[in-house]
Amino acid sequence: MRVDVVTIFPEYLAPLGLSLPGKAREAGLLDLRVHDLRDWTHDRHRTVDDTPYGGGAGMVMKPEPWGEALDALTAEGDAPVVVVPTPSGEPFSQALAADLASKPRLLFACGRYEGIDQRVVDHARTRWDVREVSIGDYVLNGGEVAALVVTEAVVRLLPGFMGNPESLTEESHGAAGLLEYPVYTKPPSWRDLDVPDVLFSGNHARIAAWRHDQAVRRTAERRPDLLHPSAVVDDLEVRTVQ
Ligand code: 6GU
Repeated sequence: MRVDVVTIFPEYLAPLGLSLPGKAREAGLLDLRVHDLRDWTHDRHRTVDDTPYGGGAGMVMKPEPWGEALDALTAEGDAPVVVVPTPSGEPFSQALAADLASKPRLLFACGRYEGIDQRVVDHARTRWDVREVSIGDYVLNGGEVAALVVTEAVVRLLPGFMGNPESLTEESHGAAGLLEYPVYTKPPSWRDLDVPDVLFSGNHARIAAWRHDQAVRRTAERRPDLLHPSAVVDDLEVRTVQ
């Protein structure tokens, strides 16, 4: 997969050279290219923003450098999915990560200030698949951290990336749509806290049932919005009603 990131803070993307995405790059699964938006300005001050029409606080990113950047970067290679991180985008999810992981190329357009002139996105939509994406209900200063988040979530799904494909489907937000069950390792007792007995039973069906029960309880407690309406959870039992 090829990933282009356009930003006025290229150094913000340095973590993509580390750990997980770094390994994907070494393995040749990820061709990551970070670009400075100011390379597509032509004035002495390399201006990328201006005051908003209609008034209001802050600055808006000018359309011309964005238009030139997108034209230049898409002149070669596969047509990208253009990902625009913005707090007003669709919520990022594991399902969207899986969808993006199936594409040959992503291009992140990271805005700063109060956002990018809307015409950039409107024009991009006439040429490419454009996804405006939010990583949560809070406000960041710009799209760079969101681009890091989306890239890490996508890259770890690339075919041939992780050793054990089962670990991709068993974890939180995997196939079951539940949060992950609690996990334990040695020692069996630590600071007066014991590993649950069932995990020493050797009974794989009982262990699987216990883990599922824990996952449902945890989901009901922390993320009831994820739970199927037919799941019944109370102090005494966890069951799923057809
Ligand atoms: Cl994608 N961008 C910004 N600037 N803030 C955000 C966000 C994105 N997602 C949540 N907050």
